[in-house]
Amino acid sequence: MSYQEARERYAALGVDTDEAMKRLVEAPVSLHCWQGDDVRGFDTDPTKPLTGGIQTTGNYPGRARTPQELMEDLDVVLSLCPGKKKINLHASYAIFDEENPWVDRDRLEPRHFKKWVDFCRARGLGADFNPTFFSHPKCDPLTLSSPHEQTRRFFIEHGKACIRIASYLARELGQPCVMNIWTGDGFKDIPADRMGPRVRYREALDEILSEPFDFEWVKPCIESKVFGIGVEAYTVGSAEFALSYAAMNRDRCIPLMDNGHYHPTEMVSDKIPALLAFFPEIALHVTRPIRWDSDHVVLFDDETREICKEIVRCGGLDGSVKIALDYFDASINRVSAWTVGLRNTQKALLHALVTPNEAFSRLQDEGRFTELMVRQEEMKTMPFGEIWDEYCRRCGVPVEGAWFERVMAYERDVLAKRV
Ligand code: RNT
Ligand code: ZN
Repeated sequence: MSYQEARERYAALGVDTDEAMKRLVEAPVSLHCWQGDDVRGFDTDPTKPLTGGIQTTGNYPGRARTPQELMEDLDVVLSLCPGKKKINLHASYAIFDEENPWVDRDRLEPRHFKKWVDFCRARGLGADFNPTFFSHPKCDPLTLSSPHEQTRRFFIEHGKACIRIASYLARELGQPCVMNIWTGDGFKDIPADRMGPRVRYREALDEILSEPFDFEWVKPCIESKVFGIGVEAYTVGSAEFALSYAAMNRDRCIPLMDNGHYHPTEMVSDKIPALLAFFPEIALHVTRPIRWDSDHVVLFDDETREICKEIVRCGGLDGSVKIALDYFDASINRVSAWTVGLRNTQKALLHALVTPNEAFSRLQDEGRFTELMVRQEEMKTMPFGEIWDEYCRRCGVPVEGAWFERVMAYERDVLAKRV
């Protein structure tokens, strides 16, 4: 079947596939820099393990060890994925050199990210940003919720520095910068005081967000989490905490949902319209949890499709839903991991855009549930692959089945030599 034939099949359902592609190509997806080096960053000893309740597993050869290597790898991913992208940076990816020697996280400045600005600008990309409240010797192990004034002060200053850096990224690149706050603060076992850390966290967030910024350009988010490795019993930034904070601070903060951060039967797809009924903007970390927050590579699976359906149906592609990827697999080729996840996110968004959503909601409103089920099932065998391939062609990237060899060649020529 050709694209033309597939297009007609969709047109018969009232779906304009060309229009769908035009809409998708304008909607940014933020690509996380941390898949390329197993979340190690450049500002601490790379031989130290990750802390803060996150974990990579695997030791596939070819991890990026320097900013140059990470950028080279990102370029390969960008060349293989359709659509508009942003680069999502963590503060731990500051670039130090002779002119800008190492400083601790409370002293970070925009100039430590100038090379990232150059990278993004040369490729027409926006950037998002994250303060790094984990994998640092000053985690005691708590950060913003620590009972120790000195620890809290250090990380609050870090948060404020990050607001200044986020403003710089937005200004330099001419696109808003989403700045996400996540801490792994929590306890392995039953706490004696659940409220104290939360009150301290709330106060610390207030202080960070008292740093002046323009909410049109800098979008601070707060990300919740149900539990993590080593913090099984209690997390300070629970769902209720994060959502309440965002709700009470709507003029300077938006909620962020990571679909690995809930109980396994909870679905973030369903939470998207719930939040959008109250918040003009929300942010997402798209990932794939297996039994827990395992951060597996995003697949074209049921929940990814459902999340993307909700984004599209709720009008989220107009910018009200900030989409970012968040996973890290060290057991397979990292360039491939990045590419699979980003292509699948684009694929799921396109899939949602070529669904006759309005006709289907009419069936729902008219109570025609028998037909709704049948029509929704029929969508599953539509020739979507043709539409996707055509979108890839129009974006100038390889169609399905035509990119893996390029990654393997890159592995042979570049990654395998990183020993
Ligand atoms: C961790 C959170 C957080 C991190 C990144 C690196 O569970 O999902 O978003 O993955 O900040
Ligand atoms: Zn996340």
